[in-house]
Amino acid sequence: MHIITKDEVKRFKDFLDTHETFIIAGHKEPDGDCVACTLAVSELIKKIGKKSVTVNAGPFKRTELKKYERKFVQRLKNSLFKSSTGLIIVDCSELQRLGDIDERLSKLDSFIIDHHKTATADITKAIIDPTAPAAACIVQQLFENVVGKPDINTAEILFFGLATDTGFFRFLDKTGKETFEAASRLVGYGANPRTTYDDITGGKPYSTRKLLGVLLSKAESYFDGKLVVTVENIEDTRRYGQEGRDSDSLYQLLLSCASVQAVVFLREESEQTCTLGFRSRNEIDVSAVAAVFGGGGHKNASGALTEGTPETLLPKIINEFGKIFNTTSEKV
Ligand SMILES: [Mn+2]
Repeated sequence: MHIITKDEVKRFKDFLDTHETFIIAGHKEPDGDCVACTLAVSELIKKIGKKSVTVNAGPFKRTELKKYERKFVQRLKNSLFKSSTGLIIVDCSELQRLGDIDERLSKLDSFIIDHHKTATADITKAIIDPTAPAAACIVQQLFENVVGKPDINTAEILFFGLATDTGFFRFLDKTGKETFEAASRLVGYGANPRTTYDDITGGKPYSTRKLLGVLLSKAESYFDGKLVVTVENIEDTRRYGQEGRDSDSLYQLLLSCASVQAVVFLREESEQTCTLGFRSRNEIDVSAVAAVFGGGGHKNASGALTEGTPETLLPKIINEFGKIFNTTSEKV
């Protein structure tokens, strides 16, 4: 993670200075990092005596996010759309990733805070650090630089964001020194790792364990076991998958197999569309695979929402991994 520069802080401050009101928005289907960034930026703006509105298209699917949902609006008042309003986009870089909120958002002056590898933006109105393990790390540093120490609630929410995107620090490697230092400061401000861990991992509905069983038994492996693919069909979702989705556990279980280097989780959303989730270990770059299907993300975690059925998409996906593993498609 790169330590935020004076120039980056100035860029952000200039944006705050040139607007009176702010709309803060993160990607649709928010995760903990997205929620944390939105709420912490909102608190920062309150601290400098300005007003903000926090918006997210939802849905808030994850169990641990339910308690934050009421802090977000889904529609924006007409009075917000004026030149004195600035749009701050967190944990994503593209307007279309915000989902269906309000098309007038594209007319607002905007500032991006993101850590996605596929991010591209006007650098003068953005801070994008793909080496930051969570966008919350960037927001934390902005907060500390602009208004000082966060209060206990903000510290907890930032720690929640950081813990979400790092898989509770499991995804960090020897380059994680600055991240642990940032986490240490958050604990110093009052964040509690144990309660955050319970919030993230606990409270899952029983049906999610049954769904995990179904998805594990449907998994198939390719390329001498390097790739594992599993599919959630519409009937599976109908039967077990209505609430509290827990694909993280699925990825974790499959990636912990000795041979597995990448996991594909395909969910049939409708007769014509599927969600693709990709996870990988070490050097396998699944953001490139997601990009082929119109999605994006990080080297080791990416996704896409695409047209197609499992039958039409799977051969294409396996073919893409064939290029990575440099071998022929052969089920083992
Ligand atoms: Mn993130």
